[in-house]
Amino acid sequence: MNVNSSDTLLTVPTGPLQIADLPSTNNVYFSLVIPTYKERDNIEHVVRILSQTLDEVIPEDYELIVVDDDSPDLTWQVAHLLTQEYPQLRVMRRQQERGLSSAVIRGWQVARGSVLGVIDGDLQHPPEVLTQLLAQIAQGADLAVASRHVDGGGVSSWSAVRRFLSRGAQVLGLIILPGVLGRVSDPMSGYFMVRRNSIVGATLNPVGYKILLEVIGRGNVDSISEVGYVFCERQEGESKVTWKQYVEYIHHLIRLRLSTGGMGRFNQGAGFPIGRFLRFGLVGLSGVFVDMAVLYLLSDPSTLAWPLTRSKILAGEIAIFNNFLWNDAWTFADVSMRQRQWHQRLKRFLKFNVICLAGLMLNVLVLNLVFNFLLPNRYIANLIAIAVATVWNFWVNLKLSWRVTDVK
Ligand SMILES: Nc1nc2c(ncn2[C@@H]2O[C@H](COP(=O)(O)OP(=O)(O)O)[C@@H](O)[C@H]2O)c(=O)[nH]1
Ligand SMILES: [Mg+2]
Repeated sequence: MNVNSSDTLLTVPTGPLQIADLPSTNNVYFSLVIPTYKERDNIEHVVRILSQTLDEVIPEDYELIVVDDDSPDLTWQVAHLLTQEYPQLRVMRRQQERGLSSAVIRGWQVARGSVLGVIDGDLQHPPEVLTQLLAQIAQGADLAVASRHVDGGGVSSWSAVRRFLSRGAQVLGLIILPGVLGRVSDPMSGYFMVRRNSIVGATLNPVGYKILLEVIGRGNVDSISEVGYVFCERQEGESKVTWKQYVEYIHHLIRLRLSTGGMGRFNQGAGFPIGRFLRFGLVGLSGVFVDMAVLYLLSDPSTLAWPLTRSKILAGEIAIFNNFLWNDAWTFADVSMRQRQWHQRLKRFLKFNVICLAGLMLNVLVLNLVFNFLLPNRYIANLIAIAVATVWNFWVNLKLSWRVTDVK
């Protein structure tokens, strides 16, 4: 077989990045796109293990589509040779376009499945999770996402810096695009599957690395399920992520924000979780009393008469602890019941502290802005600042500390 003959490679679609209806012939149930760039040493293993996994659950009813951006290590050629052994494998070699997101979309454009998926070509995404994702779709989900941030999920050995960057990116996204990033626990996931129906007709944008944001932001996705997975370490080749992807990510968020207008959907069906927010507010109020009482006990001349700042820091921290306990036991009881181990509680408490500290800074910032530029009344300005900080504290804690998502 002449692997250079382009008639056996897939023709690269051109034009808008839009997904059409299911073709009327040669359909399969599931199309899985594997975007690759310099994955020569991984591709054979990936194709073999994905085929084994899918043969067990949907034999002959799936296809694998490798979309390679003309890798200098000739990944496309290696993949193409494999099509002899794996008839369900199809290969696209792109020479005009570049980029992860557009590679995935171009792959979906030639796909023949009614369910469209994506998985990395470097074995960092455990293949066995595919079966669980397919099961979620079979149970009615429009979108099934493999997540590092639900039960059973995680990262294998990321440094603190990388974890921090990843979470920072998520918080930024929650601020710019809450209706999109708030819908899943791991919006950065590159491992998911979606019903074709949910994205037919939508023109997806090629900016950035995070195609999932496009699918949620521009598609018509009703129900989302998540499955935990552990992001493994790479064995072969190296990551293509550089600082450039962080800049692109911010560009992507802003672009999506501007072009999709409104806030997107908050909690599917339920709207803003108003009951939870009220409980959170009441707990916050209890914290004010705790703070006052401790401050009195420590700093009042008739009691311990400690210096004011020291007393206030301790009073503030005890109030935060008080609020955490109530929120954990009441406001977010449904979530914490499922994660009762000590280290899980401790993690929530630390996150709660960091988020509240950021909330305090936001509080001071808003107070100054409102007082200096909008309304020269310090008490009204303070009320507004407290309201903004409360919403921040609630929303970010909801999404990060107690991680309520649309998970079924
Ligand atoms: N087609 C294509 N694939 C890419 C591109 N950049 C990365 N990939 C593939 O996308 C997957 C994830 O990329 P990787 O660099 O491992 O990202 P990381 O896992 O977040 O470090 C891998 O299969 C890469 O080979 C690209 O520009 N084009
Ligand atoms: Mg990778």
